[in-house]
Amino acid sequence: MPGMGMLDGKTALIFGLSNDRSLAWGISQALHREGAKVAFSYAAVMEKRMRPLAESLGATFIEPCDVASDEEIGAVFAKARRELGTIDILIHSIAFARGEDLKGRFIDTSRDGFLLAHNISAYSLLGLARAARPLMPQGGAILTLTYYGAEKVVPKYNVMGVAKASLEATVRYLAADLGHEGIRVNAISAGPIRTLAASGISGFRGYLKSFADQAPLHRNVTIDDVGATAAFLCSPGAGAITGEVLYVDSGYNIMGMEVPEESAES
Ligand code: NAD
Ligand code: 0WE
Repeated sequence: MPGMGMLDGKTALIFGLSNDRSLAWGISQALHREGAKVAFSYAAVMEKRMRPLAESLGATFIEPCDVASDEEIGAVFAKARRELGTIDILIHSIAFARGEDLKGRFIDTSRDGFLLAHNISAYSLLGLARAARPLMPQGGAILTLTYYGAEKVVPKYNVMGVAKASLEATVRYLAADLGHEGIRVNAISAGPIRTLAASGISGFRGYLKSFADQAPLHRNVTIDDVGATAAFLCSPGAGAITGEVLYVDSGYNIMGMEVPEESAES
């Protein structure tokens, strides 16, 4: 029903949509459902699959940006200022590390691989937030995506876990910096979801199954779960929440190790 959404009259600029499995797709649909106008920036190689999705939500602002480039970040926000005016919501749903760094041992991570993961997955939030600030003169909401591997060792998540720890700290420092301007900064820590960014990980199917076995809700997380929480965090209802990492993980993170049944031998 029009005129009843949590985000009526709001404009959202969304980074990180690549296809219909992306967390950014679940978020985009939820923001749109709640009445927000949605606009997109994408990594050039993703245009073919993301553009029809963006257009299906009525988006007209659909612009490329490699977040490794200050120039490209500057250009996309300059264009956003001209075409959108102000924005209310910034979604950062971006991560990248070298495939080889998500396989072997953490200790083998090269300086280049370490810097790349931190540049794309953590620094980019700061870069985008700084560029978005002038477009949020009346305040706004910034949201990023993180994962449990930021705080506990998840084998093979490796350098991405260290980059996510940096991302989560970046959320807190940005929240403290931008609070007086009415800009809130939060993260959703999502449970594992089969997306493009998870497709290369061998054994991901088994990981999803044991995650659902162990989590209190005994189910996996969907991009719609993430979208609904994202819409809330960007809405006036979350007006006193900032600097927070909110789990959308079926409760997995609250659990500790089970004491095993006594076996016959011991
Ligand atoms: P995805 O592959 O759909 O999204 C990742 C996005 O990052 C892509 O759209 C890609 O184009 C973009 N990207 C990578 N390098 C870029 C660059 N240099 N410039 C601009 N964009 C760039 O996968 P996803 O799983 O939806 O990932 C989105 C976010 O969610 C990531 O931060 C990821 O860490 C996080 N996350 C994912 C899971 C999961 O299990 N899938 C769980 C928790 C958190
Ligand atoms: O953040 C992520 C994945 C991010 C990611 C994925 C890739 C695969 C392809 C970043 N860079 C790349 N680079 C590539 O070349 N997740 C939360 C999903 C994920 O990835 C894992 C996980 C989970 C969960 C890797 C190992 C173990 C668990």
